[in-house]
Parts: sequence; C-alpha cells; structure tokens
Amino acid sequence: MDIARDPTVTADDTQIADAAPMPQHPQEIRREDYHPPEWLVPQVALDFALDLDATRVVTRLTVQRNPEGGGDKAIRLNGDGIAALAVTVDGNATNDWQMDGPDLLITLPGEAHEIVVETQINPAANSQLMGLYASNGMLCTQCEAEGFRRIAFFPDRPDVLSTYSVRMTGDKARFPVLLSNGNCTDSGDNADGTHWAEWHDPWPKPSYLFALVAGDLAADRDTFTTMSGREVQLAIWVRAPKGGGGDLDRTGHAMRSLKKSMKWDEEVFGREYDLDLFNIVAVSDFNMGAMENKGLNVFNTRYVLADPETATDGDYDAVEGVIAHEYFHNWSGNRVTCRDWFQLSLKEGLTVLRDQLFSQDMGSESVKRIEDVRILRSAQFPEDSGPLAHPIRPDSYREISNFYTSTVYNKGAEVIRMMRTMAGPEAFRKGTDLYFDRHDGEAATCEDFVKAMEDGAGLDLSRFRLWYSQAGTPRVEARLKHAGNEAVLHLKQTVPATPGQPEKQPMPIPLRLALFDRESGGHRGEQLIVLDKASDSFRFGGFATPPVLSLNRGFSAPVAIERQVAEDELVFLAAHDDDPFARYEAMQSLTVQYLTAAGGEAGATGSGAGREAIGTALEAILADSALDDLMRGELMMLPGETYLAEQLLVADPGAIHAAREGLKGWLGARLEQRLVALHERASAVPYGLDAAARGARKLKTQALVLLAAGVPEVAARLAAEQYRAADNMTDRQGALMVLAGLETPARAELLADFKARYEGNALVTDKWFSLQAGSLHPQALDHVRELAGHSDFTLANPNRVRSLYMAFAANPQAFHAASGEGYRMIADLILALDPINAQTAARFVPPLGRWRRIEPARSALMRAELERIAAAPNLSRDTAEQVGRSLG
Ligand code: B3K
Ligand code: ZN
Repeated sequence: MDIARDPTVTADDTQIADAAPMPQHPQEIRREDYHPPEWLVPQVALDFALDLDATRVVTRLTVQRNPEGGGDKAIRLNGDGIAALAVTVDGNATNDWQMDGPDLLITLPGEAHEIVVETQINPAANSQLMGLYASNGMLCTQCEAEGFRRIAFFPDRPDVLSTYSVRMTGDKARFPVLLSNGNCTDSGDNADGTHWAEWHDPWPKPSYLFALVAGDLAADRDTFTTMSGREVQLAIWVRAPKGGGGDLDRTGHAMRSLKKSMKWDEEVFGREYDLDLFNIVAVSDFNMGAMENKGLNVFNTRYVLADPETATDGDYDAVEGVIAHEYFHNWSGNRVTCRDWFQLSLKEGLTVLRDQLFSQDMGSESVKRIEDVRILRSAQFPEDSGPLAHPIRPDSYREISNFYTSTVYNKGAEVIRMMRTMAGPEAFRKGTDLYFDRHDGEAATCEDFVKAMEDGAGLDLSRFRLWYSQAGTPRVEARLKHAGNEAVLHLKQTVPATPGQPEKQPMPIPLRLALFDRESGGHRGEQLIVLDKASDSFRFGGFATPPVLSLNRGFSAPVAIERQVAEDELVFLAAHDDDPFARYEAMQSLTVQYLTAAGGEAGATGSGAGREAIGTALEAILADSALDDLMRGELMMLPGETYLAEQLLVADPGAIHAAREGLKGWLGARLEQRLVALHERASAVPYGLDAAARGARKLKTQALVLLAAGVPEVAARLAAEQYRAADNMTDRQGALMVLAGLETPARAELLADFKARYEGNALVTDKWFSLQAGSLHPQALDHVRELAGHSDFTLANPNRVRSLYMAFAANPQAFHAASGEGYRMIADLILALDPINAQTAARFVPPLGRWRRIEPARSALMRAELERIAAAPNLSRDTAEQVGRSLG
C-alpha cells in the first residue's frame, strides 16, 4: 500500500480531491537514475541580512554548463518552502524563470552566466531544524542532506562543488559572534548598531557542508600545529549568558579530544588539517549528534559539554568519539565527498570505522570492540531483519533523511573493517592513501573506494562488492567434526531474503578462528579463513583430541554464527579465550542459548544445567584477578532483550523479559556476597578518568543491576548509599537507574534530589527523563504519561523528546505492555511531532515496524497503530515513507 502523501495537502484540500487530480505522490528516487548535473556552480557568494524572524538572503551564483550534462537550456535550482523575490541573470532583471513545484527553473541562453536570486526566510518559525533556524536566541544552520534549499535556491546535490564567500550583517548586541566556513577575511561595524563579517572558504564543497552561526557565544580557544607546521586556531563556542552560568567550564574534554583526533589522523591515516581555523559550535536544539560543515562543525551540546559532575563515563566517550568522527570527516566526506546520497556510506561507513579505531587506540581496544558490536547487534541487526532493511548502498529512497541508519553507518563500518582484516593494517593504509589521493576534490562513489582498495591494498574484491548491494545479516552455520588426527570445520552461509531482494548470492566472509587444546588451555595461533561459497570445509591437522573452536574472533565479520556449542566449551572459552571479544561472546552465547530455549520460557521457569553453567562462568569472571574491571563489567552484562528477540523467528517480549529478569534474579541472589564485596572494593577507588577508576565505577553499577533483580532490598540500600556518596555523574546516574526500577522510598526522594540538584541544566534534565522512561519499574508507562505533561517537557527540543520517548521505546517491558498502550503512546507521539519535526518523528517508526517478528496479539496492536498513522492526513514525506515501508 502506498500511503505517501504530499505534505502541502491540507485536510480541507482533500475534500476537493474528486474535482482536482490528486497531488503527485513523492517520487521514489533511484540510484540507477543518476545523471551528472546540467550546470556547474564554481562560485557562490551569499549575503545574509540576519534577523530572527526575517532574514534576507542574496545568492550570487557563477554557473557554467557541464560538458558532461545533457544540454538542458534551463538550470534547476532546488528550493524548499522559499520564494524568489527577485531574479537577475548577468546583471539584468529577468522574467525568464518559473517555479516547478518547490524548485526554480531559469532559462539560460549561453554557456556561462551569473545568476542573482533574493529570498527571505523566517528562522524563528523553523521548527524542523533544517536550513537556517533559531536556537536559544542564536541563529544556526543544518544543511545535510537537503537543508540548503530551505535557505537559498541552488542545485542542492553533493556533486556540485563550489567555493563559497559569505557576508553577513546583523545586530551587534544580539549576534556579537558571526561565523561561517573557512577563514574570516574582513569584518566591521555599521553606524546603526549592526556589524558585519565576511568569510571565505578556499576549498570547493557541496552545499550540504555550508554553515553559518550568529549569536552571543564565548570560545574556549587553543591551537594545534599540524605535521607540516601549520598553526591552526581552534575554538569551541558555547552559550555565554550575560549573568553567567554559561558552558565555558565544560569544554575541556572536547578540546582535548579534538587535539588528539588531529594528531591521530596524521599518524594513523596520514591526514592533515587544511585550514588555519577550526570552529566547533554547541547548540541545544539539534536533530542529531553533530555536523561536519567545513571548518565550522555544529554540535549537539550533548557531544561537547562534559565535566565529572554532569557527564558519565559513557558521555565522556561519546564526546570523544563524536568530536573525532566529525573531525575525520574533513577528509572522509569533505575533501572527498559523495557523488549522490546513495553513496552515503562512502563517507559515513569509513568515518565510523575511523572513529572506532581512534577510540580503540585512546582507551581499551577490547571493550570498545565489544561496545561497537553491541550497538550493531541491538540496532543494525533488527534493521537488517525487518521491513526497513536496505543495503549499505541503498537502491532507492523517497526521503534521504530516513537513510542515516545504523546499516549505512555501523554495518558500513564493518564492511570496510573486513577489508582491513583481509588486507592487514599496512596494506589497508596503502588503499586509503590511494583513495584520498585519487579522489581529492571529487564527489566519489562507493565503487571508487572499492577500486582504490583493490589497487592500493592489493585485494581482489570482485565478489566482496556484494556487501554493498545485498541487505540482510548473513547466517553462518558452523559444525566442527573430529576424526583421527584432524578437525574439520564445515561452514554454510545463507543471506536471508529482504524487501525487494528475494534471492541472494553467497558473499566472502572473513572469519578469524583459533582451535584450543582443552588440556593446556592454549592454541597454536590464530588463522583467518574466508568463506566465499555457499558452503565449504576447512581442515586442520594435528589434533589427537577434539579441540575447542573459537570462531569469528574480534567479530571479524558482521554475521550471525549458528552453532550449538556444548556448555562446557562455552564455559571453557569464557574463562580461557585470549581474544577478549571471543571471551565476551562465549559468555553471551551461553546466556542466549539458555534464555532462548523454549521461546524464552527457560529463564522464567528457571532451572537446569544451563543456568548452573552461567552461574559458574560468571562466578569465575568475578573472581578472575587477571581481568581488568572495565572488561569484567562487560562480561557481567547479559544480552539485551532486542538481541534475544532477534534470535527467535517470532518473539514474545513478555516471555523474554521475564526469562531475562528471572536469570538476573537468580544470579543476583546466588552471587550476592561476591557482588556486595565487589561493590565495596570498587567504592573505595577514588574518582579519576583512568581505566582502573572507570572500571571500578562500571563494576559498581553492574553489581547493583544484578543485585536489584535478586535481592532488591540489598540493592536499594547500596544504591542509595552510592547515590549519596557520589562525587560524579557516573555513580549518581548508575545508582538512580537501579533505584528508579525499585519500589523503595529512596526512589522518589532521590529522583527529586537529582532534579533539584541540576535544575536548569538541560542535559542532566534529559537524564532525569530517561532514567524514569527506561526504568524497570512496573509503572514505567504511567510515569512516562505523567512526564509528558511535566513543565520541562517540550516537543520543540529533539534532545528532550528523545530523552523521554526513545528511552521509553527502548524499554521492552513498558513499550511492549500487553495492553498495547505503549504502542499507542509512540504512535500518538509520532502524529503530534510530525508537523513540528518530521525527521525526529520518523525516527520513532522503526520500533513499531517490528510487528512481523512479535507474537500475534501484540503484533496486531502494533500494526493497527501503524495503520492509524498511515491514515492521518498531511503526513510528512519522512514519516509516510517509514510507515509505508513498515506496513509493506
Ligand atoms: N553527517 C551528519 C549527519 C547528517 C544527518 C542529516 N539528517 C553527521 C555525521 O554523520 O557526522
Ligand atoms: Zn558522519
């Protein structure tokens, strides 16, 4: 069913649908339809007269016919909700233009022209936060993917590269700081209280990398000297209210992260920064994490601001990772950009891999790998097995904003990581060097990247290209047989059917493996095999007794391994594997096998050898003095409910929740003394950002999580103590998370304390909402309903919306309430948010889209909510596409 609707149709318009033809459904855009642009725009000059609700924009375009185009007489300048107030061509006012829907078409007689178009926009009324908008009295922009057309008429596609000159004028008191891309070339004051600045960016760029910021901001400044000796001025801009209370004292970690990123990219990828200035601006109203605009990154405050009192260890890592990610885009995205939006993974997959490798080098390599795999399994695997599955290089879309997905980002990174695994780090570096050299200054394709990898790294990637075109998580069945002196590994792969792709071909799957000797506990070295057929066998000689197989070590391929492994082998690997990821994996498999037996009923009824094996393995992990606490904390975490549900063809979320909680309770009670002792030991470690102190904090909260399920009164006491003694947000939030799920008087008291203590701090207030929306409390759903009416709640701020409703949608017990109330709540949110912020609204559709994999009663309720949304008038293209695809 095609439910996409034109967003300009109002309810009243539909009354006359019989008389007038129905408006066109938004077009499906297809990768195979790519055509080079008809016109190129080597230069752009933008002149902004800034005002919160009426900003004038004069756009001067130097255009020339593209010899590779088809010879169209007219130039198409994309627009979105803007009107042309005046148009001149070569200095003469002209009427030789027309609107084609939102776009401006100007007929041009010659080969090269200068076009000037004037528009006016209202940033204060821009609740979509795309284009130029107001946030906390400042003005800022977000243009990726198609926001520039909300500011000015332009061929708004990434393969049109231009050098930009920007002039802006604005009230000096309201907008004391005026920033854009590149370098500030001139500035001055006017007699009327306004001032102006001119910026020039020497590097040609697509329009999605344009940025402008104007506001009352203060800078944390530093410098960085690049490997060739260029001194770069660094500035992180944050709000600076007159009466104090700004954010300047919380930018130190972001600045350190930026300098580390700049250094690391030189050392590891040979990439040097290319301007004299690098600005970062933190804004509190932002649709996503951050944006890599050339020389002027714009960030969500949550990925800039951090101090021990208000940011957790996880927040510190996120700031470091996102700062690095956006900085790395300067090469993987900006210097080499994308030809079209189907190539998004070219920059996002590569940049995610680069930020993952950076974070691995900055902290614990193994823990970072485990975290990244956890994200992949909880976010990307469900995407790949659901109605929204798409290849990392999609074939079609209606609204590109819907394709900034875990598949494009995280699976995209895994695909490039596999190339690195097959080539080795040195040859991989030769491949990336060649890619950057060959395509510097160009708008490239994923194929260009693969070719550069083949030529530079010496790989044959002919069949490997299937990873770009086929969706779905491959399943690898593994069986290890032993006969005589030989171990034989039989592997068989299947790539499941996904929407639009019923048939799949086998793909090359690189698997790192080791075979352990049970007696000695050691192995003879790791090997890399590549399964590139539907099935294959691999022989390993010299094993008098059956070895223990450790497969897909380091998660060398983003696949699901299907193998029934004896519990004693998993217990062995959980204790002995020298690959930390494999050790974690053994612990996860042990638990997954147990919890998914009998459709998730096993843990609830609770018994048997499986549970004992988990208890024994966990006990050994708690006691293993060779383990660091960060890793111990990882090994203590049970697989999440979404990942457990993924293992079942049709899941009963209630049964899975009960089973998992049942197991947690049994472990908490059985290991009570050990967990309490660990909590006490870790509580003695003073605050620090070193691995030992961070590990101690992680351990404390993980211990409380298990204790809360088994011996709640003990957990409540320890959590309240931890909260009261805390001198940092990690301990305080961890304790409150546990308390929020318990029926204990300290719950209300400490939630109120937390709220009052951080009154006025938006990021911590977001945490307060999330803690309650994500809690294990049986009334979490009622709490969310109440919180939606709280005076601090607003649909206008995406961080606040996500803090309440994303936490809720990720809370299986509450979201999957058998009554269907959770589904209704999310559907109501989508309908209310869609007209305000379509991009954010559409992000809430995927949780409902899982209906086909859920037991029949809940499945029907979920589907009914999707149909209710689909039937609503005036849905945005974003939400309409996601709902339409989810219904199939
Ligand atoms: N490139 C931006 C994402 C833009 C999303 C637009 N809907 C941030 C990033 O991936 O670095
Ligand atoms: Zn990115």
